[in-house]
Amino acid sequence: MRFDVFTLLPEVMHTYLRSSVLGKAQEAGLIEVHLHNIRDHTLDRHHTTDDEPYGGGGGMVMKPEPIFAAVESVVGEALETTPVLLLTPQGRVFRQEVAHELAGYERLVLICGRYEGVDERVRQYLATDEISVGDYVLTGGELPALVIIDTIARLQSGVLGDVEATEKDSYSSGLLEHPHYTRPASFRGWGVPEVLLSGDHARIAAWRREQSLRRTLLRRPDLFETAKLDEADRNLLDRMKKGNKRNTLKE
Ligand code: JCQ
Repeated sequence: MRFDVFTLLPEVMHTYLRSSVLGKAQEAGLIEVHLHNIRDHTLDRHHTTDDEPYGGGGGMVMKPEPIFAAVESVVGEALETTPVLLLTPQGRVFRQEVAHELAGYERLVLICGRYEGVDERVRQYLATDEISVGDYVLTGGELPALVIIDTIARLQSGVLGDVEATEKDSYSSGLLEHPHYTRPASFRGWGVPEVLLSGDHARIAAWRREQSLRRTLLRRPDLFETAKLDEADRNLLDRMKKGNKRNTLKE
């Protein structure tokens, strides 16, 4: 899968993209990330990328010409079949299911805005989709672009190791994760749940599932609307909710 990112700050994205899982995925040829500096596609002496808003009001707006020139010269006729994502708090909210949808494409274009925003014609005539990574305002679209690339890269086969890939599959249940522990078995007198030391894989799996359900019920009950639950899960949940009257939900 290929990502083309259009930004005024390619260097701030570079280090993260080279690191860890994303760096290895690129070395292995599983993903390609191409960073393009929008400023390289300005035609004036001062390499201007922003200007004052029509109608006044202060702040600066990114000019359309360099963005169109950059995207059109790099992507060419592939523009007809390639999603062009504008990262903005006004977009549809990025979730794991959106990641799965976007992972179905061979190539994605990401446009990172800065300043107060980008000229509306970029949204209207260049972007095919607008994506928000959450309800807060950032300085630019670079962090959202990294969030999206990271999430989608993890969905490509071969990017994660066997163990992580198996975990990824089991957590596509849409629940929060169970607690994790590693050595030592006693740290400052704080122990590890006995079941995890028992070697009884069936009991461990049941305990983890119950913990996932309990955490989701306490912290993110909204996730149950889309979580994949079976009969046993629903029975457990019902008992937790009833038991809650006697305070068994407190962690
Ligand atoms: C994305 N959640 C927050 C900020 C304007 C394109 O116009 C703008 C883009 C940004 C950067 O993106 C975000 C964001 N998802 O702040 C302002």
